[in-house]
Amino acid sequence: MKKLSLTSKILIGLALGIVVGLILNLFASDILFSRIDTWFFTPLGKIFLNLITMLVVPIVLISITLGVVNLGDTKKLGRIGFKTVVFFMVTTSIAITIGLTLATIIKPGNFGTFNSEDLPPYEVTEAPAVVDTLLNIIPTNPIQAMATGNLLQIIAFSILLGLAINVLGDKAAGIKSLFEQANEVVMWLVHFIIKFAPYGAFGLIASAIGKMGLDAFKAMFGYFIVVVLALFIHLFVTYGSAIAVLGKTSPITFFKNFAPAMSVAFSTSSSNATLPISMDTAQEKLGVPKHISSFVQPLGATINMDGTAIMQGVATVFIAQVFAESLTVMQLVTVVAVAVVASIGTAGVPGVGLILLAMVLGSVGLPVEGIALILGVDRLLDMLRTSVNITGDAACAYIVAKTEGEDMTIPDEK
Ligand code: DAS
Repeated sequence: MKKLSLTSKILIGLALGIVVGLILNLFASDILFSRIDTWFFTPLGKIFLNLITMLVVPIVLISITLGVVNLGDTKKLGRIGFKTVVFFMVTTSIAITIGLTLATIIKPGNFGTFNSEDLPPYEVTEAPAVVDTLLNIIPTNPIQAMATGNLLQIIAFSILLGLAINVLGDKAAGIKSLFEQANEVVMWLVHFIIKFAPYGAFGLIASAIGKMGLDAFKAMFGYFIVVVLALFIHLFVTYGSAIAVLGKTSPITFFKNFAPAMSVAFSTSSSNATLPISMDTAQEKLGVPKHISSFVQPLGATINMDGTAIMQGVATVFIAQVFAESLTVMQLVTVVAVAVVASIGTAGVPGVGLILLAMVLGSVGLPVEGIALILGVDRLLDMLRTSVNITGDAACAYIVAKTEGEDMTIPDEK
């Protein structure tokens, strides 16, 4: 029998998990489900999640340092950095505009009016203020940055480390080869761990669907559909056209080859946890050179969240409609600005989009209690928007590499 591709195995794991989760949600007692979840689904998912999350800090430190060393001249680093940030800001602005426009046209929130007192109070978790985030990018203690998984600080330290090794040349030959060997070791671990992805995906999705069932979708159906529609438009139209025009590559080939990383992002709802696999997939299956992939994708996992921006745009309009508030154009512009800037300071971990949403709602004076209306379906939407988030990062890495004239071919096209 033809060996199943990793994507097929992960999709089978997901499909089985959804079916099993739904059956248990519909027919098993809560006690029985929670026992199965505690002893089977959650351990499967958690082990896989921990395994890949364990590699995030070493991968970011090693690959960015090496990436900067191999980039050679700092002018090239500056050019790549500029192209990357412009791509991120433009695509995120497009993403949230798609979300706002669709929600304004389709009006998913016009199913009835709520007063904010009707809803349970929502505990607002403060997202980091952007100024603090930008000032704190330089770590006072790089070891602490690694211990706390502060990716932006690790990225800043790695860039400086790489610059120093690059400038010192032969005087730092030893540390350079140490990083090169460490990179081989860590990437071997990624290939080893990814074999568990189908089982991890099964456990994560069975646990989520088993808890959530289909009820959650009914009430939020309109909101759910608009977010999903906006995500697909952004994925296939915005990224698709950028890959075709700037990347001079068939978007279908791009998405097919990047599918394993997208399915892991869907299973984990975490850009950070998926980073080792999304970088490995971009390098191995899309031909993105290591030194560009390892600079652009870790940065993107932290500051580029187009899928999240889409959810925020739709949710803001949905909640305004539910509370029969109309948003002025200025308020919509504020939503775009706050959502784009807010996503810079937060790590790609499950549910971070909701934390940012409270900030966006507050910026236009909407009651944060409205978040209670969309909490039910946020878990599944988080899976979808995380897949879009990491695909935007990979598309950026691919396009930057292409515009830098890097020699890269996708295996299928060889
Ligand atoms: N789960 C986040 C991520 O990892 C996205 C979100 O919460 O919106 O990208």
